[in-house]
Amino acid sequence: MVIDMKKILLFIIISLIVVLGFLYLKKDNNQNINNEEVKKDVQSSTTVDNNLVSSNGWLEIKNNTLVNEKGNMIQLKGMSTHGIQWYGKFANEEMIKKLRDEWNSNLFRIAMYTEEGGYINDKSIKNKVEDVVDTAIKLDMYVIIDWHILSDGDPLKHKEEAKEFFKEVSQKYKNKPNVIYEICNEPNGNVTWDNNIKPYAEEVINVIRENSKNSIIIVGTGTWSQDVDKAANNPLNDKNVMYALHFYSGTHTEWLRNRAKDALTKIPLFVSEWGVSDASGNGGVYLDEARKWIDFMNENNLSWANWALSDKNESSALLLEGTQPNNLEDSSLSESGKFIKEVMKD
Ligand code: IDC
Repeated sequence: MVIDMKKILLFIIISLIVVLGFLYLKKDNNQNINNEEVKKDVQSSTTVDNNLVSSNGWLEIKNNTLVNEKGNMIQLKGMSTHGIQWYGKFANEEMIKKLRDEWNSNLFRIAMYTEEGGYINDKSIKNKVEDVVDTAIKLDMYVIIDWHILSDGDPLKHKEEAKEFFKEVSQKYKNKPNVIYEICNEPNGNVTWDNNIKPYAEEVINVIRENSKNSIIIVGTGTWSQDVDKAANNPLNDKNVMYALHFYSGTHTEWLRNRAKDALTKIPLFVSEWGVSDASGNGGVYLDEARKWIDFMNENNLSWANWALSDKNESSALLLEGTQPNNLEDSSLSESGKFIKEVMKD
């Protein structure tokens, strides 16, 4: 009898331990589920607040600034690729999605060089451009197709190829509010707005307008897209054209901001490329001056794309050398990268 009582007590104690243990585990599990739900909420709210294409639609120009289809001002912010013939591997879906969800970016710029092994030598590079555009569309982001003239200086040099290229892409994307066309990155050398850039732009814009009446088109300005004053004195006759203003904070300072401020009274500007290095893409970094530029761009609702999403060993590169293509961890960011992550959210 005594032994039986002991057995029963033991049984009760063991059962209690089992039941309590079960309840404890269940509670922990619920907490995990709740945490997951909270995380999901945060993630989806980040994307909702991102000013993406589904909530803004076709963009246009009003009072010399960029507005959404409801007429409200919108600022686009994102990364530019480096030349995709060299660093195209970083322009992949996982990376662009991380930029969108973790950095609050709503824009991506695809730098398709014309020379230096780009389109003129290898037209198949257009396939990569289209892949990345399709990815950006899938991710509900705005995307710039950049005809990246640089060593070719004069946009007229490859005008026929440019017309062929923009005819094809504007046909393909004519119904996509995501796509922005940048028709000549940086005219430079012995070229002027009136004699080279404007005549080029008129022809290429006509080609795009045959397919797409309203897309935003960015036109590069003289001296590596610094001569916005020349464009302001003789603008193009098209309501959705913007003019490129490019700066590198180690080289371009107050004087260029003053020039831009004047120009903004007449024409809309888009900072489709800028960096925290000097104009070579290296040197520095120059973060104090870059901060002044950020304030200036925020005050004036200027949209921007930062140079560049690569792991090249140069100070304008976002990532440290050797970084894998889908890695955007803090430990892989260069000094430039850390700064850009911070200001993307400003
Ligand atoms: C630079 C790259 C560099 C490359 C060079 C030539 O950072 O690695 O060797 O081009 O292809 C621009 C141009 C952009 C330049 C950048 C920095 O649009 O192509 O990239 N820059 O020099 N304009 C002003 C500066």
